Amino acid sequence: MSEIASLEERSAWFTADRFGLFVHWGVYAAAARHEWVRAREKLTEEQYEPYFEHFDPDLHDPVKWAEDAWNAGMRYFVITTKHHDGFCLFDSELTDYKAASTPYGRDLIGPMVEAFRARGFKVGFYYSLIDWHHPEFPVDLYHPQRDDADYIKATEGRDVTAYADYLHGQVRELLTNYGRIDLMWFDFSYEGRGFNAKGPKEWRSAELMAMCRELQPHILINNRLGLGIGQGPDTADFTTPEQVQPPGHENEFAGSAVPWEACQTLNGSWGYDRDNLDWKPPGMLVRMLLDTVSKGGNMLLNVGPTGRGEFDPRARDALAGVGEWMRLHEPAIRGAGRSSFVPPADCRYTQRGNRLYLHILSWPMKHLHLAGLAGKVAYARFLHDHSEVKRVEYNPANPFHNHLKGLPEGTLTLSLPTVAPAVE
Ligand code: JFZ
Repeated sequence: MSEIASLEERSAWFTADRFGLFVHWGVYAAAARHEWVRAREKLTEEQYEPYFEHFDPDLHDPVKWAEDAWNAGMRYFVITTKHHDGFCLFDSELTDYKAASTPYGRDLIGPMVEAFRARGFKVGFYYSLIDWHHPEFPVDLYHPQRDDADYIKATEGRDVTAYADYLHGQVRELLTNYGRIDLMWFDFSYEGRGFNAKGPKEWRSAELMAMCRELQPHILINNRLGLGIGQGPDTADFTTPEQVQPPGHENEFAGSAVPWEACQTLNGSWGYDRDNLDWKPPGMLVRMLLDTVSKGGNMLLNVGPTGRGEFDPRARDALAGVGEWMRLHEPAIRGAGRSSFVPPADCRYTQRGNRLYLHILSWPMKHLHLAGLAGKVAYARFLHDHSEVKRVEYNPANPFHNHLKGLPEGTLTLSLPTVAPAVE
């Protein structure tokens, strides 16, 4: 086995980048009502088939995707090579349930990897452990036919070992045929949850992880194989809280000092969901990003492209909005992380080296009191225009300063303009 570098070395790019693009794309984009549509609506293979038969993303241009993501400030890319429905975007030799067998007729992963690499992105593969299409995948509580007694009876003899061989074979293809791959994102394990529950035993996770590290020794692997976390190459390298802003530094909850990544949607769905109007405004996405970095994490923000292979205009607008903020505030995000200083209410700190960035989520009236910073700040300015921010020097002889007397020792008080700069 090749030599595996320490987690700290392997994850240095990941924790510096801080912001990545997640893409959920498959034939469910044609249904346009969530990537779980087949399970939610209990669709049979036959009812789901039209989305495969008509899959033809004629406008797909990964160079454009990479451009939009780069301008949003993202620096790594994770693509669903296969989701729970079993459909593969890559040209696997182990199945015909793939883009190359649709009217589109060719591999989608190669061109994406190439475009994103060329633009400067790190590249990661999402791969679903769950597979509702494979003939040997035993029906379980998530399966579309979970309530169909006849179907369950007819499929009783399914052999999960044969399925695991297939999954291992596909991961080998992915990590062999597309050059350097920086990250593997497996999804997901549910041992102990209902009938035919699956986890590290069924996936043969330990063996799978060893193969990934053998094929791509520098790779980062997420925590959904059901193995341990952060205890060397036999365990996961990072954790993946999903659709939640962790209340504190996530490691406090994961119980292990590993990198972590909050995965977030633009409108509550991962796959293209045409009529779901729950779009987060760009300002909220920015607050989520800086909140995440202030807690030492990454944000992986998802786009669900359309059946024609484009980012929906609503998704493009969201990315552009975040990008405008990132253009002006990148130094507070890239290469930045948690600070040991404690910010005032409605504020967050991020820190990069000896630069402390104060993010004000709710604009106060004039004064902001920063605990523990008196005498420690050489100069204060806004980041978006580098204009100076004045501090209030406490003067006991000034009667207007009486109110400052009550502040704890070591407090630095800033004097802000009445109106917040319009930079969001
Ligand atoms: C999973 C997928 O099911 C989903 O479609 C998407 O790909 C997301 C990024 O990952 O979502 C999960 C996985 C596991 C749990 C919940 C959502 N879980 O164990 O509760």
